[in-house]
Order: sequence, then structure tokens, then C-alpha cells
Amino acid sequence: MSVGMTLTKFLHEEQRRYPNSSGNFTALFSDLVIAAKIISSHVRRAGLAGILGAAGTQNVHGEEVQKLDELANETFIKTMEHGGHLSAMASEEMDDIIHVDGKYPRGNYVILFDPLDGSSNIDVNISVGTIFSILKIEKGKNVTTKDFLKPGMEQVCAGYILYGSSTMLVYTTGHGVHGFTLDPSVGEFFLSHKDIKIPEKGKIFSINEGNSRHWLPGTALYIEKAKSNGAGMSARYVGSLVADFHRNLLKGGIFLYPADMKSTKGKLRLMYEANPLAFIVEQAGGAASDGEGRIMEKTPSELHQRTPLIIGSKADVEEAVSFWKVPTA
Ligand code: P6P
Repeated sequence: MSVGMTLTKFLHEEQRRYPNSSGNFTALFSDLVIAAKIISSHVRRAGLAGILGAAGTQNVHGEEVQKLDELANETFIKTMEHGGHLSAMASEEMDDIIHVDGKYPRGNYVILFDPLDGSSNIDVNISVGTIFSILKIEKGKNVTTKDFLKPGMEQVCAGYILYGSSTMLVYTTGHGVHGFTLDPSVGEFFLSHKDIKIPEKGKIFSINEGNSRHWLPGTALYIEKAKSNGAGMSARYVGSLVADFHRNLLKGGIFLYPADMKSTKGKLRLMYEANPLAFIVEQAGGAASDGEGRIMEKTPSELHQRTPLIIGSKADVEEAVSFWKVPTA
């Protein structure tokens, strides 16, 4: 009887790549998986558990906080703080970093996460997701925010959990991108998408055309080209980053949230949205740009800084970015 490759077994096999490994990363990731399962169970029951709707408070960005946002944030923190593998965490929902010391031993990793991205879709039952990024730090270091402000190239792990028609966990540690699907009857993630590769060129473009009145010329020209007969592309836009990204990762295509005259620095967050997805898409053979350069080479200045994001199939991203590069006179 075949049991299938569980995430737990996969993690242990990955760990064997490093004979001198302490097992700390595997244990840290196992704590993250527990958080994913708990959040998944709550997302599945949101409509029934009376936790739909706003909690009546606002997050650090002045956005209305949904109860599930708070629950996902607390679940992540409470599930991951006691393991002794992290020294601190950073969440989209919290202004400052969260230290674990004083209560638990410090570890040699820090994690950044968006506990429930796309939360405005919760009440209408559209897929939402958790996005995470893990950096290694000097063991036991008294961590400050500065220790988080590293370019995406320094991530040791990045991934997301998509609470869609099924719950999937997709991650990379720099050795390819692998997807696992949760079997709720067993409570275990099983390997369902080994070594994901994004098609070199896709037939899907994802952008909020409601913003077209704010677009810079390069964006308008690229989207006009994408809509032309020759391109034969289709528009798909859920308005939930993890859902839009995951579809394009598997089918090929491009997601764009560029800088425009309304969001001059873009809307999405560099540290816990763009960087982790950029690590994943590059490992899958794709590309991620801010319209000028590679997302993973950006040196952050603030924890919650925004960035333009053009991400997906390599040929599509390169073509889109060429429309922003104003030809030098
Ligand atoms: P807009 C959701 O609020 C989010 O942060 C991402 O998940 C999504 O891609 C984007 O914003 C949608 O933004 O302006 O198109 O509604």
C-alpha cells in the first residue's frame, strides 16, 4: 500500500542533504505547518464560526482588520514562538517586530509573514493565503528590525499556504519549488506538485484594470499589447495575491501590480509578499521585477515598505519591463 510522500517525510529527506544539520530548520518548519493546519480549519469554518466580518479595529496600515486576520496572526505567533528556533518575527499585522526571548530561548532564524493576505475576500468566500519568508541570523543574537532588512537573495526559505478549493502549501529552500495538498481527513500535507516549473511564456495577464486611469504610459502600452489579437492572452484577476500568483505559477502568465500615479511605490509589501514570491518564482524558472530591477536584489529600508511587483513567466516579465524602460535618447 502506498502511503504517499508526506510533508513531514519530505522535510526529513531534505534535511539529509545537510549531514551536519541540527534539525532546527525542520523543527521550525514543522511548527509552521501546524499553524497552517489551524488557520486552514478556521478559514474553512469562517462562515459558520461567527468570525466573519471586521473585528472593529484597524491594522498598522489603517486597513480594517477582519477577525480571521487577528486569529491567523495570533495562531502564527503562538505556534512558532516557543520552539526555540526563532529569535523574532515580523507580521504585516504588527507595527514592530515580535521578540520571542524573555519567554523562550532564542533561535537562529527570523520569520516574516502576512498571516492572511487577501483578507478582504474572506466574507465572500474567495481564496485567501498566508505568505512567509525565513532568514537565518547569528544564533542567540539580540535581534533588531535591522536584522530583518535583508535583500530577498538572503532568504533561506519562502512559501505560501493557499486556502482555496483545497489547502496547499508551496515552498522553496533554494532546491526547487514543491507543492503539498492537505488531506483534511488525515490532517497531513501530501506531496502533490514536485519541482514546479512555470512555463517560459504564458497566456494569462493579471492586473486590476480599475486602476487604468492611474497607470503610467508603460503599463498602458503593455496591457494594450497583451489584449491585442496577436498576443492571444486572457485576463484573470482574483484580487487575492496568493490565488493569482499560484494560478500563474502552474499555468504560466504574468501578475502586475506596478507603480502608478495613485500608488507611486506600488501597493504590495516587499518583505513578506514580493520577496517570498520572487524566491519561489525564480526557483520555478520565472522572474520578478519592480519594473526597474530584480525584486530579490532590492535592499529594504523599512519593514513594511511597498514595492511595485511584476512577477511570473520569464518571457512575459521581460517583455512587460521593456515597456517601462524609456529608451534613452
Ligand atoms: P486591489 C489584497 O488586499 C491584496 O493585498 C493582494 O492580495 C491583492 O493582490 C491586492 O491587494 C489587490 O489589490 O487594489 O487590486 O484590490
